[in-house]
Amino acid sequence: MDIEDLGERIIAGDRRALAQAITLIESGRADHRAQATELLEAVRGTGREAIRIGLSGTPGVGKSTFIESFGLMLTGQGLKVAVLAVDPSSARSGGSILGDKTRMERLSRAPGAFIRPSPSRSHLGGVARRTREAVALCEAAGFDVVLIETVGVGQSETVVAEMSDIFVLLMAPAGGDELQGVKRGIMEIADLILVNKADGDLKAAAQRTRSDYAGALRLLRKRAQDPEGFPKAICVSALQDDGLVEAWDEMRALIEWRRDEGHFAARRAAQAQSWFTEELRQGLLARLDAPEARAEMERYARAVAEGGITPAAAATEMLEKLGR
Ligand SMILES: Nc1nc2c(ncn2[C@@H]2O[C@H](COP(=O)(O)OP(=O)(O)OP(=O)(O)O)[C@@H](O)[C@H]2O)c(=O)[nH]1
Ligand SMILES: [Mg+2]
Repeated sequence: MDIEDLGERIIAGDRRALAQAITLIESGRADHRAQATELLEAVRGTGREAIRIGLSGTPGVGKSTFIESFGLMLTGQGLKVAVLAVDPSSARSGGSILGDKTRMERLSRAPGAFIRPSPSRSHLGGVARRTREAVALCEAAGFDVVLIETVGVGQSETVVAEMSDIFVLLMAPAGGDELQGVKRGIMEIADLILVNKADGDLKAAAQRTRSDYAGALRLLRKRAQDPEGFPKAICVSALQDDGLVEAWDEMRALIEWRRDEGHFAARRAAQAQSWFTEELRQGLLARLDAPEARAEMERYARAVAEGGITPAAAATEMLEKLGR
């Protein structure tokens, strides 16, 4: 594969090249990994910067519906929108963005949109790397907005928040006592809470829920990266295209403030650093997993068991060998 050419086509905005490149970064093969690394280096430094929006919410809250209407609103304004998903559990099928590509039919046909389903059967770490890299590729390809969706279960929200500029939490209208069910940790990473389904019979409940969340958000510790009034809770109806413009205005206002105050760049720099650390850790673990290393480790383990060497000395020797 001609990596340089692939990189150039991505930068030229070629969708097929982008899709092909994402397939490359998803591959588990060592030679593909090397090419993926080369590709990411080749598309670095375009100076292009998308707004990366993480989006989460429990199953059925309306993520797919929201992404479709919100995405269409943005493409309608001439913006280019990419949709990626972090969906670590292979068991889920109906709700995964994979099944959704057909459901997000209108958006997938929009000229400015690119939708990429999450690969199935992968663990969270693998999906996290793949998604970070896919985000970088989409950005190089000139997308203005990259939406990263995850279902609100487990730790995937944190993973998504860590690769986003802003993190949006979609909530359903609820009875007052359900509020406590929201994990505090998730509230703490949210920049914007959208109470969805604020339409028809659910409208009044959505408004009450919104004001409950607004109250709960005010009780959280003030974060340096927030202007006055953030994190914020507002009502939307993805189904009726209601509140979407307002949601976008809030996101842009927050981004603009963070840019002006230096938080935007600082957050990206910190994210790049932790991505590096993570790659390094994973790389070391992978080395430990290679057949030769395993055999060596078994030899040391036996020697340790027989008292021929201390555990500390064995580990030091083994690490030295890995480092070579
Ligand atoms: N009344 C109303 N219903 C909505 C709205 N948004 C979504 N729904 C409905 O809620 C149901 C679930 O919507 P989805 O968009 O599939 O929800 P999801 O969060 O993607 O669900 P999973 O993919 O399973 O996690 C569907 O029947 C939608 O039509 C809304 O704004 N108002
Ligand atoms: Mg969905």
